[in-house]
Amino acid sequence: MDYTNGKIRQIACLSLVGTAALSLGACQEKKEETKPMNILYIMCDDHSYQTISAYDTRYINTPNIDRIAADGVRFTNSFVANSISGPSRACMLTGKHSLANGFTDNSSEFDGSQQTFPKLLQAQGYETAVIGKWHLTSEPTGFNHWDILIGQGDYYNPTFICNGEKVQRKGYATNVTTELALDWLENGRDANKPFCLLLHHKAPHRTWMPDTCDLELFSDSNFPLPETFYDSYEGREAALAQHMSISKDMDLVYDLKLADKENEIHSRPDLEAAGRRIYSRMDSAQKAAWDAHYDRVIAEFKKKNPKGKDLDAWKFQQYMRDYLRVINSVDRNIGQVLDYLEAEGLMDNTLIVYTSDQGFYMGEHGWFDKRFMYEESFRTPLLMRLPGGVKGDITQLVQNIDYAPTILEAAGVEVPEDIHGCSLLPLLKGKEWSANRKALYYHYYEFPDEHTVRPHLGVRTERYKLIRIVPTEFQGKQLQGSWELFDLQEDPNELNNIYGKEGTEQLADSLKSLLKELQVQYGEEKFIEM
Ligand code: SGN
Ligand code: CA
Repeated sequence: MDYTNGKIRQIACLSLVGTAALSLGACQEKKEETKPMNILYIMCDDHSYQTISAYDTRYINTPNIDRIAADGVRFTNSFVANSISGPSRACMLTGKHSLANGFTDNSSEFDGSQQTFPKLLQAQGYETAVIGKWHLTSEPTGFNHWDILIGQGDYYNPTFICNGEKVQRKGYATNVTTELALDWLENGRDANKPFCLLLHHKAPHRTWMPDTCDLELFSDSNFPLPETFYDSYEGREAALAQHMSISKDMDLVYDLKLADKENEIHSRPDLEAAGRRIYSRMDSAQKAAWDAHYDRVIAEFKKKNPKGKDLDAWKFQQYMRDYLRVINSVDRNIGQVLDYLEAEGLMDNTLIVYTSDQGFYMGEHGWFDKRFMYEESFRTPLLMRLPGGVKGDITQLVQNIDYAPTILEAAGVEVPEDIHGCSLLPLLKGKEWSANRKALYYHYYEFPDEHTVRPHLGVRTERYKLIRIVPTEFQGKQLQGSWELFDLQEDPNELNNIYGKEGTEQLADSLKSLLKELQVQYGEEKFIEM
């Protein structure tokens, strides 16, 4: 533990007299720095690090998200434990890997009776809230206030469940979610208590629907195809078998919004119907703005009538433009929240976290979506601003199981021993990190829904990655297991599977031992014999 004496006194004080201590200032007399730390945890859904200018300046400028990095730290080796929404959220709340927290894939139901960091904070007198996407099926527990989207939620006029009551709200999801968060900060919480707000945007999840005011952005931009766009997947069977390809699986009507009034453009029937249904959620003003943009896009598409590689390129451009428009709105909304904290004098005692539930493919390997342990989806953006903390890059291997202990420690709440993650607070303060992590463990379970990515697990060190594609039954057939090994230094795009190649035996063996070690550490022994 890394507490100062003052901090320990504050915890003791909190647990003795509960929340009263926070308002009466019994502890506050001691020292300014013992002021309880508020937590603002902002998480988007499917936000790639490639589309945050603090990480990558190729595509978009995100000045507001970058404010968090400029005043704090940027983690350059930040990863998830299971690259998909519900499981990621469960890892984040519990600080534990998926098998231990029981939420292994999106069809799971979160056991809300288990230990989570919001519950531990609440027990120590914090006012807690979650607003936006939840996606854990069961009702939130450990929150004084919750106002969540149903499932994935809708971009336009979304329905929320506010403390158990359904309510449909007019407007665009990112704006509505921000308004709800600002309203809770201003009017909803007990201002005598420290707060922990989980602000979870649904954006930029599929189908990347922009706000009407952002529709014309990027219309003239042309983005180069990623160098791995036409990956052959040689030596990577699971990569070959997926259904998340821009070329083959991205739907013209559903994903790319070509729901033409003439009803001439047709795509996969279920997706085409869903695409037209989403449009019908909009009110007449929203539809008019939408049509003013997409009717022109549709007309141009029909005129051009692209085929083959021209069609692939067209789809990629259209995907990128919509995705980036959605990010522009996210960034603007985050700016509003940061402005509010500044105006209210909350910046000097609020830990701000910005992250995503996982990374996302921006056309790398020809894909959209996530799930794979390959870099683009295994990684996730992570920016933190700790008042009085260090600034710059943190390069250690960190994972979303580390968020819970970090937040607990920042709040001065003891971190339970059964948590798998390690607090990042020492790193935020520029101190030694006793965790000294050498490798990360990963385990993805969902199959076959919805993109047919094979269940796999693996280990990643600073330089190497070993992936085990788990043998799986599918449609009455047994799909064989396989191994993939990458040297990330020599092959950062992970195109060359060197498993089984001469000279790699020792490396593979040592990574297998490491994998087994981590499986034991995280209670995943049942997967050791694969
Ligand atoms: C939906 C999407 C999928 C996506 C999953 C999981 N289809 O099912 O493309 O992989 O969510 O995403 S959609 O047609 O409903 O958009 S997750 O981030 O929530 O796990
Ligand atoms: Ca997600």
